[in-house]
This record gives sequence, structure tokens and C-alpha cells, in this order.
Amino acid sequence: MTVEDSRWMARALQVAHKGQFWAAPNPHVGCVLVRDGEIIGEGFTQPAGGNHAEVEALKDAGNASGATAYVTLEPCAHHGRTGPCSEALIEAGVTRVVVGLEDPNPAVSGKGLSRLTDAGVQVTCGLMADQAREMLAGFLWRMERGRGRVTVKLASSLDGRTAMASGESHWITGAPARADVQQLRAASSVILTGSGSVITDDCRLTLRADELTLSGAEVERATRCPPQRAVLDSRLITPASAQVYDDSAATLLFHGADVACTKHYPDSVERIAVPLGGEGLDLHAVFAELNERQHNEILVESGPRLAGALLQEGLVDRILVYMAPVLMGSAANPLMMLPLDDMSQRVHLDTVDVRRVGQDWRFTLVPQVE
Ligand code: AOF
Ligand code: ZN
Repeated sequence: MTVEDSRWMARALQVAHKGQFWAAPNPHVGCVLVRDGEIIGEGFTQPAGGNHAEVEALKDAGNASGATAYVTLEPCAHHGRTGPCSEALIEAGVTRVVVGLEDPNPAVSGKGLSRLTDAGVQVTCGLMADQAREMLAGFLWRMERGRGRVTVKLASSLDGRTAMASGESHWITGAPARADVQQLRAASSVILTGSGSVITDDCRLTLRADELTLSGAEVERATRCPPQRAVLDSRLITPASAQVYDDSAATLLFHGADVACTKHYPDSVERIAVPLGGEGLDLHAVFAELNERQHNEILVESGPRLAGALLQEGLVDRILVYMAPVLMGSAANPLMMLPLDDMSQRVHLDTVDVRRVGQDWRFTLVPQVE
């Protein structure tokens, strides 16, 4: 592999990024076709059921004979909703394919690469695989662990206080942090919360185009495939008139299996009964249902209690804390996620990233695995 190869794969990753808001449940993949040192075609994954990145790039190029394809994920070999991309590349006369990452999807994994090799195409796999992995984290999580990646978002003051349970209407952080969260929502396929946040905050959990600080094309892609919402309400105590149930997005309403429903929710609400467990719903059963629905990136915007319960069940993969440079003292609730009574029970997290967002700080943390 050459420096040129890295340059084109870096471009393919950039192109892939364009599909991040709309490709789910498919992974957002990028493809760049290069001939004689020049890009002749580019493409990224279209919304589910639409073209994969390679087919888009081939269409863009028109004639790709003799070209090298740089693809961030192994070209598929299966007849799914679309035809196999490895076949399309072979038919187009592409002579070399450089791949970022092998596709863990059992329908593909390795078959795309061998199909290409068998047809006499020169294949290299693993270039900038770490970047591809990072970009496709949610999809890979679902394929490899049977559950999407779970990100918990929390907001607090410098002295670890939170205005209210979840805080949508009580944001203590500034507009840039709010825009950052909107982008996080856009990149998620479902936003999960608990009954407490619905009752106290009447949170909407929707994507708001006017709060997104993105290009016009990106906003268009984000709003075309907005995230679903999910509410955990074991005893169905939330009012059917809550904003989270309005028809601006689809909502999954999880409740206890034996709880009778006497309320009339709008048609955009799908009720799902799951077994009870611990203090509320069996959280593993909830995530199994979300997996059935192919959710790659799951964003939790709840109060600290639900966040803590998920953490204790080992169901949190990433925590984002937005911390405002403000002291709220005893006027506000502490951000208490876990009811621990002993220092020996404390939970350690690894700090992956810390950055300033406007006047606020954003911490990216990952629970340590024992
Ligand atoms: C590619 N290029 O751009 C993407 C791929 O349901 P389908 O037919 O759209 O297939 C979805 C699967 O294809 C998905 O689970 C993943 O394994 C692969 N995604 N493959 O060659 C792409 N997005
Ligand atoms: Zn494909």
C-alpha cells in the first residue's frame, strides 16, 4: 500500500461521512474510484433500500474500467434489498479494490473479498481500518454483540448538579452544546428516555433542523431519516398527551407485560410489552427489542437514575457529559446515577476525550470493563 492509497482512503472516509444521518440501519460507507491518479467517481450509502456506496460511485464515474476502488467497508456479496456490490465492481471492470474493514455481517463477512479475488481483482483489506471502525461503531456493535451502541448523554453544572431529571427544557449548558446534542440525535437511530423525564420535563426528543449547525445538504439528509423515540414506562403512567407521543416522529412505548392499557395513544406510538425485572422493566429485554428493530446507535437522554440502572446492567457503552461552568449549589439536584453506600462499589470510567463546546465542556467517557 502506498501513500497515495492512504490519501484516497482518507477521501473515501470523508465521503462515507456524508451518509451518517440517513443510512441506518445500513452502515454508512464511502467509495472513491481512482484512475491515473485522479478521482473519476464518488459515492456514499443511500437510505435503506437505496444504492450502496459502490453503486453510487460507479454511476458517478460512468465508465470505471481499469480503475481502483477505495471502499471503507468490504463490498457486499449478497442479494439483499440491493444487488451485490462486489459483482457490480467486477462487471464495471474495476481492477483493484482497497478495503478499509471486513464487513462483520454474516451475509457478507469475507465473501465479498473472495468474490473479487476469484474474479481476478487485486484486493487489499485493512487500510485505515481503525477510522472505519470508529465511524461504523453502532453498526459493528450490533453485528458483533447483538445490540446497538448505547450512548448516555448527561448535563451538569461544574459542581455536579443537574437542573431536573433529563433537562431538555431546563438546559444549563449553552447553545453550542445544544447544537452538539442535536447532531448527536441526528446520528442516532433511536432516543431512549424514562417515564420520569416524560412526566417532569415533557421532553420532545425530536430533531430540530433550526438548531443544527450543519450544511444545508446535511440538514436535509438528517431530517429525511429522523431518529425514533423510545419511552420506558413500566406501569404506563405517562399521559397519552405527552409531547414525546406526538406524531412528529415514531415512538416505541415499552411497558410491563402484565400492565393493562387504558389510554389511547396516537397511531405513531407502538406499544411493546416486556417482562419486568429489578425496579422496572427488564432492560436486557428492551435492548433485545431494539436490536430486532435494527437500531445501531441508541442515545439515552434520561434522568440519572435510568442512566445508572443501565450502567449497572452493563448496558452503557459511552457516556457524554456536557458540563456548564456554573455553580448551582444546593438549589439543584445532584447528578446521582448510582445508589452506592460504599467507596468500594465506585464505578470507574475511562476518559476518551475532553473538549470545549462553546462555554461548556464535553467529556466522552467509557465504562471500564472488569
Ligand atoms: C456495501 N456498500 O454502501 C453498504 C453495505 O439490505 P441491503 O441490501 O441494503 O444490505 C445491507 C447490508 O449491506 C448491511 O447490513 C451491510 O452488511 C452491507 N452494507 N455494503 O457493499 C454499502 N452500506
Ligand atoms: Zn453493497
